[in-house]
Amino acid sequence: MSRLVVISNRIADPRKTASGGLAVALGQALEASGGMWFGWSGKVVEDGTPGEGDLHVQTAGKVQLATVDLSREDHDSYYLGYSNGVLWPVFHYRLDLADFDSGYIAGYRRVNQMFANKLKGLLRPDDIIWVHDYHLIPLAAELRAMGCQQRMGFFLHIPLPPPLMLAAVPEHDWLMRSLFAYDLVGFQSEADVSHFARYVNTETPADILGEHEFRAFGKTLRARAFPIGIDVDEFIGLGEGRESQEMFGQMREEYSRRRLLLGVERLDYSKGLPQRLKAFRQLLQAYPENLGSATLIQIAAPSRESVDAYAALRQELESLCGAINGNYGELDWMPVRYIHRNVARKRLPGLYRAAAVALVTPLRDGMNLVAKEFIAAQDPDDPGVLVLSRFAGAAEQMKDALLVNPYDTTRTAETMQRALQMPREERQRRHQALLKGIREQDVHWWRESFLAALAAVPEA
Ligand code: ADQ
Repeated sequence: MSRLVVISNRIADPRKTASGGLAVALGQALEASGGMWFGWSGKVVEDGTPGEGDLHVQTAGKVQLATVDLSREDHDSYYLGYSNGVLWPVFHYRLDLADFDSGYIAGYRRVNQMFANKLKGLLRPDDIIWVHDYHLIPLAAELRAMGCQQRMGFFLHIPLPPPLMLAAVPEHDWLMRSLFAYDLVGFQSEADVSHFARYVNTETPADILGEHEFRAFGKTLRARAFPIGIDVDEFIGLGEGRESQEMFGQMREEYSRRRLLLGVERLDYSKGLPQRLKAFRQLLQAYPENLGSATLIQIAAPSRESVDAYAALRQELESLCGAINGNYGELDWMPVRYIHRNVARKRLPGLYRAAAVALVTPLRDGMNLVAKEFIAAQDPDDPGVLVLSRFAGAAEQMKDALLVNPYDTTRTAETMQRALQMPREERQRRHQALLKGIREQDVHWWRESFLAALAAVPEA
């Protein structure tokens, strides 16, 4: 059996619950093959030399965890600048928020080159290499330039935008060409695959050999959708734990006479938070029976706070929440509870279960795992209702949710009302269908189908 080597910007210790299902699923595959997880250590060396960083290798069970430090200059240009200031907004259709500073690309290349350099010394000829996400698109091309011939796969966790939007990235030719250094590229949704196919068709000299096979630059590449899932049983297990039960009990008691709507995410402009708050305000306005009752708990964990667009969003949210509470709140009822913090993963299922309605309404999202976790956490006998944006990758699979266009706040408010009033039988039926879907395509299915497709790529 070949050894699996996973590379991502940040690594997680697969033994810790705080890391979540993805880390657990990758951890299991790494454990089974005695594999290695490689990435940034999370440490920034203030006076470090760009393109250099110390390598640390530890073992966790049968898995090697290899990490590299970043210099301040590399962190700011590779991570904050190019990855999160250019690629993240453009790939989420937000050209208006992209910071096309021509200085960032050098850092992005430099860190990918450095990763390739450090990694090369740790690789064996028959390793299977699996690279994750937009921070590391050119990594395989760098490794190939150093002579590495291993099988290499790439998975993009965020959406791929349509060709004309992608073309706004000044280096799009180079980025997309560098994808051809992989043997297999995985996307979250069919929409992403079709954007890729259209890009290849219109912007590169490639031949499209089949629905999922592309030939260009002397290389054949396979590209397909592998929608990521969660570890349903692990999450249900967390829900049975003490922390989660306590959370559930506490929320049920506190909100016994109220209806709870819930949003949980990182504070990110892709998640549609201002639009959601406006829709909630419209719910209160258009359906006054909700006054004194409907309460929106909005958890928005701090994220990338040194990127400007995030600080502006935070202010906008704080002022919207303040205005809604000021206009509609009573001494004994505040419509919005906005919490700018993380919820401990062990408590999350209890919170989901206490909610009558989950609002998962991103403007654009690769997949969105909160939608799937919410379904796993419900009591099948008396489940809550999922209101899901049609622009989340998850909407391709979760057709039994109430799908909304988050830009249309009037309709979203109507849908919130429909969710609050949905009869138990319909809630049960929808929940059952959704649960079946997330069980069939869970995180283990995702990992196994990606790795099987990578293993099936014929030798060059
Ligand atoms: P994210 O944008 O981070 O991930 P998402 O998939 O919704 O989005 O969440 C990932 C995990 O973070 C979930 O397990 C969730 O429970 C947890 N989480 C989010 N906010 C939290 C909070 N405030 N407190 C505690 N836990 C919180 C990216 C892509 C997604 C894609 C994933 C996986 O943007 O579209 O689904 O990767 O591929």
